[in-house]
Amino acid sequence: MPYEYDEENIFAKIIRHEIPNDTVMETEYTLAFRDITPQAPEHILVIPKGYYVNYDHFAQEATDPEILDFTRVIGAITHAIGATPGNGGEGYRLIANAGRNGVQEVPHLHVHILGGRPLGRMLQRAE
Ligand code: DGP
Repeated sequence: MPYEYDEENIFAKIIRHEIPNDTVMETEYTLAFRDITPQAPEHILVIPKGYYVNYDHFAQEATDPEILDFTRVIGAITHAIGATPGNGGEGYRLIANAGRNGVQEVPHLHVHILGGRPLGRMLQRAE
């Protein structure tokens, strides 16, 4: 079944410069900006500029240059915020929510980069 993409979602509007954002890094294929409701001292969202609804859509249909660039930007930001454990940083977490079970609010692929404080265990068991 083909992926359905809502071109009026908030991140599509950010890509089209219809609403502002606090840009951290921008390349030909990728945009990174600060989350509007940060959950940690560092909370950055990385999105492809192409219209992909979630990670599996991106993995199946994005071009190799898009995938390479997206991955490189995520890595560059972990360095830029000083979080890389191999280089003296204290670490970070990447999250990509998808669909109903993943509790994805904005239907455009985004990877959350979280850092700047201990983040606790990955998941709380639901009661
Ligand atoms: P998710 O649940 O993974 O879909 O997270 C969506 C995130 O997007 C959430 O942490 C809040 C953030 N967000 C929603 N609207 C905006 C916006 O207009 N600007 C920015 N910078 N972030 C937004």
